[in-house]
Amino acid sequence: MSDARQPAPAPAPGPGPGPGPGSGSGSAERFDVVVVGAGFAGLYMLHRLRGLGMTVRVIERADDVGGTWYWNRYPGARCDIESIDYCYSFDDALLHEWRWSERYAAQPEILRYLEHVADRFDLRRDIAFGTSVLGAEWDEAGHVWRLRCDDGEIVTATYCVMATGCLSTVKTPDFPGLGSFQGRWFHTGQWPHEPVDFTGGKVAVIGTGSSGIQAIPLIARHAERLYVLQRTPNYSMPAHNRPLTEAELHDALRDHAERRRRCRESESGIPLPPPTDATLDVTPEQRRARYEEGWRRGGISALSAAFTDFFTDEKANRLAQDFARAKIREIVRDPEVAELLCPTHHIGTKRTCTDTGYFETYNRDGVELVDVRSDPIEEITPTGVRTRDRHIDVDVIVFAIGFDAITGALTEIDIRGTGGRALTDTWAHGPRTLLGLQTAGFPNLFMVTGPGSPSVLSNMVVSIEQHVDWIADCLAHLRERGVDRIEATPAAQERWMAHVADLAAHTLYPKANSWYVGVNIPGKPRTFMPYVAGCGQYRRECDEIVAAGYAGFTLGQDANTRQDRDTQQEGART
Ligand code: FAD
Ligand code: N01
Repeated sequence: MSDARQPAPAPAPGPGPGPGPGSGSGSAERFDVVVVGAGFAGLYMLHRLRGLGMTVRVIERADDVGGTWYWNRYPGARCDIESIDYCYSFDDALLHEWRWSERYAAQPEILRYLEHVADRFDLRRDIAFGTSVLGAEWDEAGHVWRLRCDDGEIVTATYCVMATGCLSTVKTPDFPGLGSFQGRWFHTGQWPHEPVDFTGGKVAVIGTGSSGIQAIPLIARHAERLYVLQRTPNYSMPAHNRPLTEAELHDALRDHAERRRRCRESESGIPLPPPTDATLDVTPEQRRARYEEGWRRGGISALSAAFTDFFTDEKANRLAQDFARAKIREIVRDPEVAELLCPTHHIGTKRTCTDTGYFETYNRDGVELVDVRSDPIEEITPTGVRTRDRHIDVDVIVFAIGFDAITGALTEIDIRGTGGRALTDTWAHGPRTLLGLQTAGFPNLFMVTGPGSPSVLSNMVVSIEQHVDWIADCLAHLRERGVDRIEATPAAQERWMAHVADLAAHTLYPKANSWYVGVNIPGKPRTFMPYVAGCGQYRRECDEIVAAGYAGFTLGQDANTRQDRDTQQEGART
């Protein structure tokens, strides 16, 4: 079933008199809603809000739409959720007019898709591009969010939606000596728009997460010499990427409504049937056959979809790890290199990568794996990278070192809620939210795919559509009730966070040193941030809260009234 949320038949009211988006006038215009970010989330949010007849301003740092797919233009960048599922479902006509060319679309095609969406729904006219939001302050007396932009403009709105992305704030390379480097260097998450030519060059790639694993095989084809500086190896499943056939596209369109329903109700937002057997309930031969079948199918869930206890049982997980390591040893000819490439963490607890010829790349002449765990990087010099034991001469360095994930884009904005309290203080020991949608003390502020929601553990477009719909429906509900304020209560938020932590504690996820827990960023508090029980279960929990009259949220009251009621409710419970 496709959500029949069509655009408003006539253009919705624009922002009213005053300068257009991004004029940098320093004036204070007031909108119903200000949205930060114009990726998958911000674009759909704008479309939904226009459909409600609301005035909206979107503010976007980039010069155009696309978010992730605007910024990550490195060679090999592509999705790891099948294209036919990694796209919007809210509009049937859009669905029918777009044809994905490959099983996993590459970055340029996904960007073209989002540009097409922006054109089709005439979204750009309400987006201020090339503008960063530096601060966002709740003005209690004026009952508005006041956003301060880097061009001096102040944007005010009754509601603020942070569609700022979970993987949009890059981890900045802070290697000593980088400023002295005389070659060229790039971060995968801020790749230039013009192609980078590696032909005949000596290149170092630092980082072997999903970005590095996608880029390395392609860089290796052109560079004269490629050094992969690996600190921690990762599991990677073959993508088996290929063109989509006419028949597949036809079937996907015909079955789309049912396929999307399965995505929404599934654990990770993809339409695979849930596993039914535990790993040790089958014979070793059956188990191996199941893993092999997954490996042949390929993709991120190649092994994780085989058995029920993949993420929860040490022994089960170890058997899947053994299988993945055996595959690496089969592919990589040099046994020492193969051993270095074998990960040891619980499989799946760091984002599993998907690749096209990654492990095979180490069989090429001119490719060298450098273990910077045992021989750490000490500095960048004018001519290359110095590790403790050697100097590596290079012309180009590619930093594939990742992101300040999930919270980074929120905490880098100076967000201040009731009483001027900073979000960074409220989240000093880790993020606190209700449903990953709101945080107490920050009325009328919403996050799309915030911490405490399935977000990065799911097909994010499925999760984004759900959050955007939830927020839009919520604002429509507030308007129907004649109120214009909503805020998570501290008590409900604490219950939600305890629930999220409790769910995670039953899995192996929190054990890994992953960006899911924030350890890749020095000083970031270690907290497992996503909701692990899956998209379907999460959606049901959200729907129950709405059905109970937005239980856990205070609607249409000011802070003092809310606190009184909260205290009374807590008193009644104890
Ligand atoms: P984004 O696309 O990150 O957009 C957020 C936007 O907000 C950005 O354009 C940013 O410039 C803007 N912004 C942030 N802060 C500010 C500010 N202060 N002021 C102004 N603008 C601001 N997910 C999947 O489910 N499947 C995949 O296959 C997949 N592949 C990925 C591949 C890569 C290389 C990366 C990095 C991520 C991938 N993801 C994938 C996750 C991906 O981020 C999401 O799928 C999705 O694109 C997020 O959309 P979004 O709109 O929430 O955020
Ligand atoms: O980042 P990462 P990413 N010295 O954090 C290493 C999505 N995505 O950009 O593990 C040396 O995963 C670090 O080593 P270690 C997807 O959700 C999807 O690759 O900290 N090395 C690690 O190897 C993904 O998970 C796709 O020891 C340093 C690497 O850099 C997320 O984005 C493609 C270092 C960082 O890996 C992030 O992926 C791309 C240092 N100082 C991204 N600092 C798809 O395929 C960091 N590292 C869909």
